[in-house]
Amino acid sequence: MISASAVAAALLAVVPVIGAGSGHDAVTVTDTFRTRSGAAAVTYAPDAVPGGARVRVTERPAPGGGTRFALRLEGLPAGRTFGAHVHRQACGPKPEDAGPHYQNVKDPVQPSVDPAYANPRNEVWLDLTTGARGTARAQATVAWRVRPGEARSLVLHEHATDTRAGHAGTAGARLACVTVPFGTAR
Ligand SMILES: [Cu+2]
Repeated sequence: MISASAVAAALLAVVPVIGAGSGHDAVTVTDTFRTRSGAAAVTYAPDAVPGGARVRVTERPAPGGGTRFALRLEGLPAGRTFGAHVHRQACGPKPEDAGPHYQNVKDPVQPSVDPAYANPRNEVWLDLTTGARGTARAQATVAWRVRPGEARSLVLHEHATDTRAGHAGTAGARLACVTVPFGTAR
């Protein structure tokens, strides 16, 4: 017969192994852009991001405390470049509802256009360009995890993300938005 203390010791020995192996959970949102808010994915500029275009956003914890993000788009105009970032608020009826960019270390000056804070190591940038068939993918890996509840959307912008001082992180108008519960995979 196995004693209770032996079972407890065995469980204690196993728990860290389970913990180390639990980093495979991912946050994934797959949806179709619509012209009305209320869906997870909304387009504010149907000429650039048509209703019916498809999007998938994935956030996956990476070894060592980092995070890997992936963005995939289908059904867009061919040969078009978009800026794409993780923003702080959920999508709403207006493009600005998504709020500012999520930053691992918050810039004390807002809006943040200082390259020391507005850069792809401190924010999540997923800029991409569609191919001849109107599909595109991007990936980005950062060295940190998102604080749960502080990053709730991915926004597509009208051009590639600027990196110059005074403009860093800007990418023109907000064309479309996907609500994603970042930071909830553990
Ligand atoms: Cu943005």
